[in-house]
Amino acid sequence: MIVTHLSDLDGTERDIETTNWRSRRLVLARENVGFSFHDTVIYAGTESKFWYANHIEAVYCVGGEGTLVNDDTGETFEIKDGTLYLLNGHEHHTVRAKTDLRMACVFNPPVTGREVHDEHGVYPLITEDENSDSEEVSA
Ligand code: 9YT
Repeated sequence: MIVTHLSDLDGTERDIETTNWRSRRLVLARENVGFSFHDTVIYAGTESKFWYANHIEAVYCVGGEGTLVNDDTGETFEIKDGTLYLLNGHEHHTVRAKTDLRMACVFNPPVTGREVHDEHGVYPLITEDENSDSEEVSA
C-alpha cells in the first residue's frame, strides 16, 4: 500500500509547472499499476491545446469553471465541478479556464514523468522497461 499527500509532491520531480498549468503526479508508471493519476490545475484565463495520440485520459473536474472544445468535431462543453471528460478517441481538444480548473486525471498507459509535449501537444509513448532506461516510440 502507498499513502501520499499532494503536499508531499511540492517541488519534487512529480510536480510539473508550465505557463498554463501545474500538475502533480500522485501515481506514475514506476508504481507499476497500469495507470497514472495526476492532480492538475489549469490556470484562470489560459487556453491549452492537447492531443494525447498514445494515451487514453479521463479528466474529472473537482473545482472551477471553463470550457472544453472537441477540435475534431467543433463541439463545446462546459466544465465545472463534477464534469468528467473521457478522451477515448485520442481527440484533439482545447481547454479554456475561466477560473482555475482543478482536475483529477487518469492516464492509460501510465505517464512516466519523462514525457514532454511535442510541437503537436502530444506526449510520446514511453514505457518503464526494467532492461533499459526508457523505450520511446514516437507519436
Ligand atoms: C487536464 C489535462 O489534460 N491534464 C493532463 C495532465 C498534465 N498535462 C500532466 O500531468 O502532464
